[in-house]
Amino acid sequence: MLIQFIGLGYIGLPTAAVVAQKGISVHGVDINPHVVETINQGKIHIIEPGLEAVVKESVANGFFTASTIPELADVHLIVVPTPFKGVYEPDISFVEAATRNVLPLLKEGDTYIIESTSPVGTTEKMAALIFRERPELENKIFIAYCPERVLPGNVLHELIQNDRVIGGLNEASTEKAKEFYSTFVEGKLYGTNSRTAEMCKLTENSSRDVQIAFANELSLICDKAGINVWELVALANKHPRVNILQPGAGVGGHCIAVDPWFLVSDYPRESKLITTAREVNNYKSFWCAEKIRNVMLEFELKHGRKPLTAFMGLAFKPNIDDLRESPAKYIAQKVMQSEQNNFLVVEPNIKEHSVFKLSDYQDAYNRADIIVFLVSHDEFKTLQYRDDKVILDFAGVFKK
Ligand code: SAJ
Repeated sequence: MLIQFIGLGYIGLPTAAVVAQKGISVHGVDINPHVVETINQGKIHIIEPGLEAVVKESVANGFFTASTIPELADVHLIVVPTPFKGVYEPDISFVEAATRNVLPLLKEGDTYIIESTSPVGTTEKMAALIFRERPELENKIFIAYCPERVLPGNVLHELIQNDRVIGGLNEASTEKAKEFYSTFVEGKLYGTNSRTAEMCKLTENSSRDVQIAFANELSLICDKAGINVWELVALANKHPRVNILQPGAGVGGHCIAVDPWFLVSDYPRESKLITTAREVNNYKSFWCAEKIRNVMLEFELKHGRKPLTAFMGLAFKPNIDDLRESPAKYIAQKVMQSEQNNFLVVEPNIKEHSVFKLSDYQDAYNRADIIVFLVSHDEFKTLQYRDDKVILDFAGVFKK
C-alpha cells in the first residue's frame, strides 16, 4: 500500500511522517524543490517539536520519500493551504491544482481525501471535477473529507490521539477513509457526510474565536471599570456551567483568525456573531497598541524623558517559537514604527530575528521603564512583580 500526501507543510509533513513511522510506505509531494530536498535529507523546514526525529527515522528506514512529482498510489491526501483571495474569500485554487495533479494517476479502488480547511461543498466540487475528467472512475473510487484538528506545538501527540470526523461522499467512501485513518489514529473516528465534516472544521475554530472574543470584550470593559479581568474570569469560572477563555493581545496563528471568514464569506447574512467576534479579536490588538502609545506619552509627560519600553513575547501564543500571524509581533511593529522611542524586544523561544534585535528577558525586565507583556510565556511567570515599573499585562502573566 502506498499513501501519497500532496502538500508537505504544517499538517501534511507531520501526518506523512507519522504514517511512515507505522511502517507504511509514504510518498510526499510538494511544489517547492527546497522542501523536497530538505525532507529527503531527513530534515524539516517547519517548526514543530519532535518532528525532525520522526522524519529522519522514516526517511532513513525508506518508508518516506519526497518529490515534486506525484506517483501512482492507493490513498491520495490533499493537504495544501486554502488562503484568502480578495477580502476574506477562501481560495480553493491550491486544492484544485493538487487535485488536477493527481487526477491522471487515479485508478479504480483508490481513496482521495481532502484535509485542507475548505468551504462547505468543496469535496463535492472536487468530485465533480474528477468525474468530469475521468468519467470511467464514477463509483469506482472513494472520496472523503477529513479535517485535521491538531494544536501547533503538540502535533505529534494530537495526530494520533485526537478523535477525527470523516465525511465521505457516500457511506462506502466514509468507511474506506476510516480504514486509512485507523492505521495511525488511536482516537475515535466519527463518520458523516462531506459537507458536515467541512462545516465541522469551520465550526470548531469559529467557536473558539467567538469564545476568545467574549474574553477580549470583557477585558475592554474591565479596563474601563477598573476591574482585574483575570481575577474576574477565574471567579466567574467557579460557576459550574461557566467556562470563559483567557483574554490576550488578540488572536493569531493560521487557523482561528482565518477559518471563521470562510463561513462569513459564504453565509454573510447568517454569520453575524462570527463576524463580530472576528472584529472584536482584531480590534483587541489595535487597542493594545493604542494603550501602549498612551502609556508611553504619560510617562514622558511625567518624567520629562522618553521611556525605555520592553515588548515581552512575539510568538502567536505562549511557549512556542512560531511568529506567524502573531498579534504580539503586529503590536510591537505598529508601536515601534510610529514612535521615536527606545525599545527592547524579547522572545525567549527564538535566538535571533531578521527584523528585531532580541534582548534577554530578565535583562529587559530590569532595564525597561515600561514592561508590555504580549505573550504569557512560562519564563515571564518566574519574574517578580515590581511596583517601580509601569506594567501593561495584556497576556495575564501576573494574573493577580
Ligand atoms: N488565545 C487567546 N485566549 C485563549 C486561547 C487562545 O487569546 O484563551 C489566542 C492564542 O494566544 C492565539 C490564538 O488564540 O493567538 C489561537 O491559539 P489556539 O491555541 O486557540 O489555537 P491554534 O491556532 O494554535 O490551533 C487551533 C486549534 N483549534 C481549536 O482549538 C478549536 C487546533 O485544534 C486546530 O487544529 C488549529 O487551530 C487548526 O489548524 O485549525
